[in-house]
Amino acid sequence: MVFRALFEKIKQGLAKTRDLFSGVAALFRMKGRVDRNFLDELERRLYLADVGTVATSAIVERVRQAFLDKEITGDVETFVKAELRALLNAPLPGLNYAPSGPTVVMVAGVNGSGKTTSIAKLAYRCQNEGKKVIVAACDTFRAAAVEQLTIWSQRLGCDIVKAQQGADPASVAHDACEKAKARQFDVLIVDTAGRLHTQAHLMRELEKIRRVVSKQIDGAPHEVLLVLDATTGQNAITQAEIFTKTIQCTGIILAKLDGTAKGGAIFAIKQKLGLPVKFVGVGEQLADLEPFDPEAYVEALFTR
Ligand SMILES: Nc1nc2c(ncn2[C@@H]2O[C@H](COP(=O)(O)OP(=O)(O)OP(=O)(O)O)[C@@H](O)[C@H]2O)c(=O)[nH]1
Ligand SMILES: [Mg+2]
Repeated sequence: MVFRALFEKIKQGLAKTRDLFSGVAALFRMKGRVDRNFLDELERRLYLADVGTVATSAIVERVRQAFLDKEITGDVETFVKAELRALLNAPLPGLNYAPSGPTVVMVAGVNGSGKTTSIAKLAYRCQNEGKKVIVAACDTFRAAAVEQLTIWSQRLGCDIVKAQQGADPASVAHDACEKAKARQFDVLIVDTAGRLHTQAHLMRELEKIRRVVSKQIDGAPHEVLLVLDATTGQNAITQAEIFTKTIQCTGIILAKLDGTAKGGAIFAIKQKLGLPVKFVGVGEQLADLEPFDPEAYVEALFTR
């Protein structure tokens, strides 16, 4: 039942990507057997679906080898799906909660990637699990950023810690940690800026926020989630490399999966960065964030 609901949600979100993948699916129906042409065509279609060169080659090579070794006993489609799932092998889905005390989730990403919206959705999920949530508006660079998070917090009925525009983001994070501990919040979600005067400046600031929360709360940050805009494809991967170097991300939220045909990029991201995709954003509403489930995802790619 749960799988079904999740599946439908992801399926809707993936409508555009599926149009491309339907080429791969059609290939299985057209061709009865694995030969050179089939493999070339499989390669071309996976590549077009933005699976990425490395992941595409890996899959095609596995299919070729498996066919030679007579490992493919059922149909090729089932085999390719299993390969795709294996590429995405995820750790336990959902958040890594602190064993006791507040769980701190730091959220980062370039401007406009979907951080603040994803934080609202994540807070909503946590609340639905019965958790007491507080958010910290550490994007003090723009007044509008604080306002945006404030509006979400009002809608969610959750607490917020904020400061004047231009205030030190690390000190906002510090205050939020104090409050989370004193008032026994279960989850503290930290919003951060996506753009500062320079990128070096941004990275220094994110590092500082990270340091401050780690001093305040045992084991914090328990998650450092990087929000990537799925519509930017390859560019998202380049961004991810820069962020992961500085702030040791623990996972990815792939936002805007509903607005892109580049959903295949999830394979390239996993292959390149080794970082698990923890959640996917499939719309602008609070309920439009789903824990990433490789099985539902691959199934949704192939189902009309
Ligand atoms: N369709 C769709 N739109 C999304 C999704 N996530 C975010 N958005 C939209 O993307 C835009 C940017 O989202 P924000 O959450 O403000 O992004 P941000 O990273 O906080 O941006 P900055 O604070 O400017 O760095 C907004 O219009 C959101 O509604 C999603 O999963 N699907
Ligand atoms: Mg924001």
